[in-house]
Amino acid sequence: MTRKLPNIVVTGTPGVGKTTHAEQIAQNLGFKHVSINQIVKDEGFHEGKDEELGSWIVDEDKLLDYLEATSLSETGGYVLDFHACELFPERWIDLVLVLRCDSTVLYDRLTARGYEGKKLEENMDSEIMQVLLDEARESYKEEIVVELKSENADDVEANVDRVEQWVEQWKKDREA
Ligand code: DAT
Repeated sequence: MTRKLPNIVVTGTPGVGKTTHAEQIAQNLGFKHVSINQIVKDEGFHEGKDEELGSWIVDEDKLLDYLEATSLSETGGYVLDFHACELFPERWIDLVLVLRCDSTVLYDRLTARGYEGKKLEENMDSEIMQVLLDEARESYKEEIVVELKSENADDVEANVDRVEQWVEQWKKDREA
């Protein structure tokens, strides 16, 4: 592997703070924030919407071809922000952050976003049952999966600091 910078996945249930974290990490480290949802929507890499969950039914082949054509796997320095993680090939990814949130806090965030009914219920269940954490642990090596609390602004600051330190160490390890 010749990447000069690591690639980071920020994952978790909708509303846990992926965008908030990914933007901050990208800004502080000069990394590229890639909102996978945005790409899927803008490039039409989907087969319509799952009406119940309100999320795109992603055409993974098209999405991965698109990502493959970027400098992601060669240069690194990407922050991939998505509510799933198993689709990204292991060889691309150096760190997986799984954001977690207390269910009352998440409930307030999702209702503020207009989630209701089945969509609200399914996403709440997903967080309570730690679906994304399990998916990350099943898809990547244990040592690159990190669970982080994202309930308040202090958490964001502490998490971003931790990632910055981790990236510094990653670089040092490769220089050695
Ligand atoms: P996601 O991208 O996972 O859907 P988001 O970053 O858009 O989540 O955050 C959803 C809302 O919650 C948004 O209004 C910002 C707020 N939020 C997220 N994480 C937070 C945190 N750790 N502290 C305070 N507010 C947070």
